[in-house]
Amino acid sequence: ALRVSAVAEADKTAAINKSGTSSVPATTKDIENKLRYLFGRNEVSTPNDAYQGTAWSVRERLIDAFNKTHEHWKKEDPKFIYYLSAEFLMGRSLTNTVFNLGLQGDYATALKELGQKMEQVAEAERDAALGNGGLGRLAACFLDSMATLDLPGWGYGIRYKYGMFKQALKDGYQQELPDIWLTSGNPWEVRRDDVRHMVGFGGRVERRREAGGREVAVWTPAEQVIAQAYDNPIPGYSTPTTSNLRLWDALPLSEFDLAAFNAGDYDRAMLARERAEAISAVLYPNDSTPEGKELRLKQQYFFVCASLQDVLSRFKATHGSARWDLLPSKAVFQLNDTHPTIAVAELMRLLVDVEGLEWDEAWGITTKCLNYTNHTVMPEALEKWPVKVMAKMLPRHMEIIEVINEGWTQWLSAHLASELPAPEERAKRIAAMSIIHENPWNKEEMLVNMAYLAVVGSSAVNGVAAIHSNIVKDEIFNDFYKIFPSKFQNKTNGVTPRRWLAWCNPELADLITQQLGSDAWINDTEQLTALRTHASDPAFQQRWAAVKSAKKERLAGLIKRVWGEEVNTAALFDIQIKRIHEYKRQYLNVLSIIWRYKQLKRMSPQQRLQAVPRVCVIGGKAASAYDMAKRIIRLVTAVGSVINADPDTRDYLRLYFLPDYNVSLAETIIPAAELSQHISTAGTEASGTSNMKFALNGCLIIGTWDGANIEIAEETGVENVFVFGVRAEDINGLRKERKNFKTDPRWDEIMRDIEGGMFGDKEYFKPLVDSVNNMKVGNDWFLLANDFAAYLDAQQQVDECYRDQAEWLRRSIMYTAGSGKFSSDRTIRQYAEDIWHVGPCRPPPAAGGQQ
Ligand code: OAK
Repeated sequence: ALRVSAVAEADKTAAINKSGTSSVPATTKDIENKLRYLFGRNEVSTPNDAYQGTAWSVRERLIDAFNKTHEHWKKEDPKFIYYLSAEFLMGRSLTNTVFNLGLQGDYATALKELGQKMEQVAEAERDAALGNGGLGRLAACFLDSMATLDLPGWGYGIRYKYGMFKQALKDGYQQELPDIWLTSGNPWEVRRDDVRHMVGFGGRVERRREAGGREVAVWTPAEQVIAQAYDNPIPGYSTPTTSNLRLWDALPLSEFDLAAFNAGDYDRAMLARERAEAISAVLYPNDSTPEGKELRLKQQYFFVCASLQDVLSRFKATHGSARWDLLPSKAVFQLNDTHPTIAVAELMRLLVDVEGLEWDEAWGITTKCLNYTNHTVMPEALEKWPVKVMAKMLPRHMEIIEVINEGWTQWLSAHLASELPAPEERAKRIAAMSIIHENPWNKEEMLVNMAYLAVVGSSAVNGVAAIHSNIVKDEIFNDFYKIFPSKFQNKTNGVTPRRWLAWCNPELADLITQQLGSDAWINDTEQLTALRTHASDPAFQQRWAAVKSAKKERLAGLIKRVWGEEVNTAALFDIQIKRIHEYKRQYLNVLSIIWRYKQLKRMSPQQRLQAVPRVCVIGGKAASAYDMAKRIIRLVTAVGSVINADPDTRDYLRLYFLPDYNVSLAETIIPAAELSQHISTAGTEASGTSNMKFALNGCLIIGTWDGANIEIAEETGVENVFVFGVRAEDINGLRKERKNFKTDPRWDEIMRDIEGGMFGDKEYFKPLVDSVNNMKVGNDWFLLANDFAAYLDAQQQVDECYRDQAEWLRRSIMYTAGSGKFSSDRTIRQYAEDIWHVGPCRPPPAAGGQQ
């Protein structure tokens, strides 16, 4: 039977509860009441009113489900997963919550009665943008899958007051504005006044002898703050399970220094408060780039310390403080990149200093409980903290890391004795694997290598796509891999098919459900494979195309609102949306657009009629300190203004930069995309996850043999993907030879155009030209010139394929059909089986609720 079908079906499924009576009037009333009593407004007159009323009403259903789930979990006491992450890029919650809880019928109808449309109401919500990009959004997809699979698990992170900055364009340049997302309250969180932990920084460490003669370290921090818990319920889909994302807010120990105030020192009275609040104030807007600032280390320790205390205090409440040997059978932690890696030292501190365990026993427990995921190969992004900074801010942790490293290097020395009998050779290898090592750029400084600490302190280390996991083993951590081969695993990323198809593209979801005869694919995406047999069916293709057209119209509307221009919705919609980074090569995309423009200019009006029209869209944020990325954004807008204004070509080519790319914008753009670009230098993009979202929505890919593109091509059929460019294994050699590389004449021509001011701003673009063209400056590290000709050829193939709409549509269907593997449900099942060893624990169905 057809169980769901998203918005379009709302009216049909609406309103009838188990007893056969309509629940809509009650829902309508509830929305009105929430607005009246929480906001003092008597009438639902705007989408924002409707949003507030609806959200606060839905919140109660969510909390009921949350409480039932946690009652059950408390009773069953299963092993729990704790996903530690500095970022959770959740996006909006209303639609997701309503659909995951199966309440869409009630609420869509109630809103209709109030003269509102669910879709518009949903748009009144601000994104929870507590993340930068891939890593943060992956964490959000994982929470959705864990809940949907009934796995007992929580996320732990920071409740940033200001999330990812809002991006605006000013004269075509990026402008960063604060993201003030909490101003009108947050219905999706519950403040837990009874859940608070103290977190200390700085100070000194003393030794004391206990009664039994045991020497203990006593850390007296110089500064303490309170970590205040906020719970964000995470509803699973089609299950009563609602799990939790617990985020920490930093509060001062005492509200206000009255003595200082009375003494007339107002500034000092406020100081402690400001210092504490600074910790959870802002998300660092870096993506795969390091931020060696002390405040960042403070943030990391803050949330790790609070989270570990939280877990250990619950463990003690159930198992007492004499059975720490049971901890690994009750709790497993996943470190989302190196950001929470201080957990290795903190868990040791809590077990040894606070709980009084012997070092070796504590180490056994710690390494059994922790696991680490690496999310980038960019060497500069592997976090390293100066020993001096660590020692000052976390003196006891620095000591612990020193002891860990001593044990580690001693063990290594013994282990390597037969392989490297020569002492100098052995010492060299040990130095290369030491957690504490010299700063290669400044011999005076010693660094703590957080990735090495994570590898040594964890049971499992994984990469996020097959090629990436091989690079992790064969390059980044090769020395470690040779010693602990079984520690290293691959867990290819995935995305939640709920948010990224069923809820963001209900029209396509309905079509799939009709074709497959059930919506069971939503929780079992392997069933999408059955679409393959319909890929060449002209009738099905027509319906498929009609959905894409409707989505393109919607995106055209958005472009109109932002840029004030109409675009041809029969044109090929070509999209590249992701963080702006040199390795992701948005620059290469722009160069090919320039070439396309020049070709069109050279054609006669008659010849142009044969061209495939394209609307190119680029979106993404540049880290505030990433100068080159900001120049790339300006190049996009500058090229766009020339191209879009040219009467000769504007019917055939457009280029728009869409500002403030975020989760919600992605939900509009991805369903409308026909071609998406994933063109990183081979070996640099760990996985990519938007490639999976595009594929799921029937969007063709032009891409390099990199990250998850490879596995997507394998599932979709390599012949259906526009693959181009050099391979990862050739990169090192090519980099060495780059200065002798003979660039393509078309490349040279474009470089001269940019340098000559064809798009204005020539001084500003000079460093960009130099970075790929002047061997003294940038060396073209990401090999744009090497891939340029192959990229243009691939773009040619795209045009040819688009001319044959039957073939294009066949491929489009094949992408969705080949997406079964890329559900985060599959990824999470693999983590649960191979790393976490945690099984499902489903609460009983709620009366009258879902199964
Ligand atoms: C961000 C900060 C530090 C280190 C890595 C990142 C990050 O976002 N990495 C991205 O993670 C995604 C999820 O695994 C991958 O799909 C992206 O390829 C990777 O760049």
